Amino acid sequence: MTMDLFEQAPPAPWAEALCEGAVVLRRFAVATDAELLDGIERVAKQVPFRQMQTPGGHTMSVAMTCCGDWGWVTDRRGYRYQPQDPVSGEPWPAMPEVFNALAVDAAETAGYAGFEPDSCLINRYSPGAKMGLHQDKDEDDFDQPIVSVSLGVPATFQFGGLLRSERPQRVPLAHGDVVVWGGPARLRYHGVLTLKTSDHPLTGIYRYNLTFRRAW
Ligand code: MD3
Ligand code: FE
Repeated sequence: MTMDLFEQAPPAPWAEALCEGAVVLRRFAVATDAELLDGIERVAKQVPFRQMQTPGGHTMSVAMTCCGDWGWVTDRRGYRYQPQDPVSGEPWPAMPEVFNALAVDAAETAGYAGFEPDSCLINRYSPGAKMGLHQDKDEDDFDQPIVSVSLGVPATFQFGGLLRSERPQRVPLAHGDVVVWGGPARLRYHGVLTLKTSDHPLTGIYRYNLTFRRAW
């Protein structure tokens, strides 16, 4: 087989352990990136990206939309999962099959067979957007893992311990990287540092993150 120097085949995905219970599947989503971005576009046509309000009255710098049976929302009343878009009152768009298949495949690869996500939160970061250190604890069952898919502009992810006071480690996340968090890593504090201005051939100025969860 001949391979032109300028037409490199993409590297096969590889796994890197982050800590007990968490693994990065590098480039795992590259093979389906166009279909995933098409799914994001279709969801956002039905429920546009919005910068929601925190319970404390701040506007989040990250814009969000959701698909699946349950969507994550925040407003002055608090953080929660609900079955309808609070703006339209309509159910959330169905989860595209390519989303579900990727999340199930990644979870199984990381050792969590039988993951059935019922919620996908889609985060969109523009330059300057960030997500402060927090825990994901609005879900019903912390034995279920979370699968996170990064697309577009690279970012630096932070993950700490079970206490906010623990100094977080920094992990670069590139286009197509998938992280699976479960077991003892499930309730670790985590966040995303301020996105730098950059340009990605498929997403322009944006970074997207898909977060798959079993909400109920
Ligand atoms: C570590 N999103 O939406 S996903 C979130 O890149 C969120 O948009 C980030 O944190 C983003 O809640 C990071 C990675 C992630 C998700 C859940 C975790 C890391 C986690 C749960 C426990 C520990
Ligand atoms: Fe989170």
